[in-house]
Amino acid sequence: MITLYHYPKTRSSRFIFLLEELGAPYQLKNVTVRKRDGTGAVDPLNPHPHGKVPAISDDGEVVFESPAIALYLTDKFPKPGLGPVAGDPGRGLYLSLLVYYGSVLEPAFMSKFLDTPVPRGTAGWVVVEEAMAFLIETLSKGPYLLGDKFSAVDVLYGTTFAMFGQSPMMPKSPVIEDYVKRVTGRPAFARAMEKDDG
Ligand SMILES: N[C@@H](CCC(=O)N[C@@H](CS)C(=O)NCC(=O)O)C(=O)O
Repeated sequence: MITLYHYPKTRSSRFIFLLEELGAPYQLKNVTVRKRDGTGAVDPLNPHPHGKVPAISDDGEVVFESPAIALYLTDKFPKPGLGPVAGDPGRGLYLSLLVYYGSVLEPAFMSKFLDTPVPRGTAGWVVVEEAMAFLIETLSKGPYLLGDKFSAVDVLYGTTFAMFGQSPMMPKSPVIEDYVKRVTGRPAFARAMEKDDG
């Protein structure tokens, strides 16, 4: 049984979405987290090394970091076809986009948010405009990031774009707007939002 360590309306919310898509047996364990305003505290029950969410435990096997959790879950529950498994066509792009999420896209957004330059040749990521141009081009061939099939990378990227949709950090693009509608229009997303608050 999967336990999802969760705090409402955070990066763990989209793993309710993924678990619902997978039809996997899971339980939610709401934990406390440190917040931006200085309130909150690390929950000693949370196995994440920095007290962040999400983290999962699969009968004691702990996984943290969103892309790792997405990969673990789609490998563990391959039947719904939410991520190509080893040997499947598309596995390379799947792994690349999972890692790109954590090591390029999130740092790119954070650099923009902090108004920090991204030194070419030193930083391992690029400016958000360059990252988004690549993603928009990929999605233009879409309708999903891996092409025809919805996958766990769409859970990560689609929910992130939904969150940043109104922010000046996000370039306005009909391709992204349509994509967000496709991802957040899924029944599993609605079920997840209902369960988000516990
Ligand atoms: N790199 C992590 C980031 C997780 C993260 O920062 N989660 C936030 C909630 S959205 C959190 O737990 N913050 C509490 C803290 O920083 O202590 C991932 O993608 O899973």
